[in-house]
Amino acid sequence: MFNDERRFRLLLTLIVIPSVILLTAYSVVAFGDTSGTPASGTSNVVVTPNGGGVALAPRSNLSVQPAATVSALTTGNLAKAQPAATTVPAMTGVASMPGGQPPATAQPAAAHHAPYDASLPALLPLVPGRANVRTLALTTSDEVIQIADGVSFQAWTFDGTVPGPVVHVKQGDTVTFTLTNKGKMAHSIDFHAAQVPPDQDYVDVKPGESKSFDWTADYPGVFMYHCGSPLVIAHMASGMYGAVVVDPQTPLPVAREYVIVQSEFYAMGKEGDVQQVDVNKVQNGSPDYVVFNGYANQYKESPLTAKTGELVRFYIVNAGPNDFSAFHVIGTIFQKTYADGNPANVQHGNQTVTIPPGGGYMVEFTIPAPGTYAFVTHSFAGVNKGAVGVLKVTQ
Ligand SMILES: [Cu+2]
Repeated sequence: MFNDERRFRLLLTLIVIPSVILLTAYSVVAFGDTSGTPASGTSNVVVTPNGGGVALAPRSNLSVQPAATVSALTTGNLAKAQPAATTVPAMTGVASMPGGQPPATAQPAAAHHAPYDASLPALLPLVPGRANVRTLALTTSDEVIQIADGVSFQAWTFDGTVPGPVVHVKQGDTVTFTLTNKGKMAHSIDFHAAQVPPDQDYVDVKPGESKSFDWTADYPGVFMYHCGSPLVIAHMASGMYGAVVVDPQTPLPVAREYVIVQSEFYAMGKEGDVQQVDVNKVQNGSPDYVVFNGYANQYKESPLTAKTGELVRFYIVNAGPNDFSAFHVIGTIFQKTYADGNPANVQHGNQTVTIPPGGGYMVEFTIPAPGTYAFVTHSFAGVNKGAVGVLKVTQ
């Protein structure tokens, strides 16, 4: 019995000890160091989303990125990591920018560009026999327009212009509206002056088709309208916006009235060619032009006019799509300002009003002395990109 036990122990020792040695050796070869330190030359690389850097990660982090992405980021060449669309050469920039040297093809504005009429237009026509019901028809179309001296732009428009026509109605009116699409892609319309179900009325209208709906002007003021088809920002940055002015039930004092739509253009294309919207620039919010009524500096070249002592009323819409407007008239103070143009929102003595993208303002002022009064967005980068006009005041 004793001998059997010794033999058994010896056998066990001969089997177990070599097995342990063999298993340990195998595990080192197969799995490397088990202490948690990365083995030399095998560290994983992960790209941190916001740090802009490349970090060494523990081996347990399996989020290995494709080599090309890592390479692009580590060399600082972000373009390689972007979708192909972003690698399209950008507009040459400085030479075509307001304030820079005009392109060789530039012509004086008056030679080929008629200023957008800033006067408040007449009310929409009434439907015969129906009080307070007015008709409005807008047509979308693709047009090459001028956005600055010597700069053409492939626009998508309402009724062929940027901005589209000013819509003028009275509070309480019903607007019988039809949108007809003569463009090459689906478009739609969104009236900020209306209260309607967007999923029924602000829907895509295919090329060659029309869509009608009615809306009522419940609130007085100045409102934006725009295309709401995807990619909305691209449709807006291509020119699909305009202003609605709703007169209040209690008439406003008589005044000289102008409508100004501020907006931005983000241009892509070679200098001298027809520019088109650069969606990446729009997304990043770096406009080439900031304009009043669709054209850089147009009311500097062709001033608006007023008389001394006359009440002047500006209806302003900021169509954006990105920048806030800091609307200011140099040399004057606003007697009264009204957020979104509603008489109930009156303020007194403002120097500058903040107008968000998609918002509006009505400002009133009287100028005592004749002179040249510039109106600007006091967000001054916009001035250097074309958002400046002149009100010429005479006795
Ligand atoms: Cu559109």
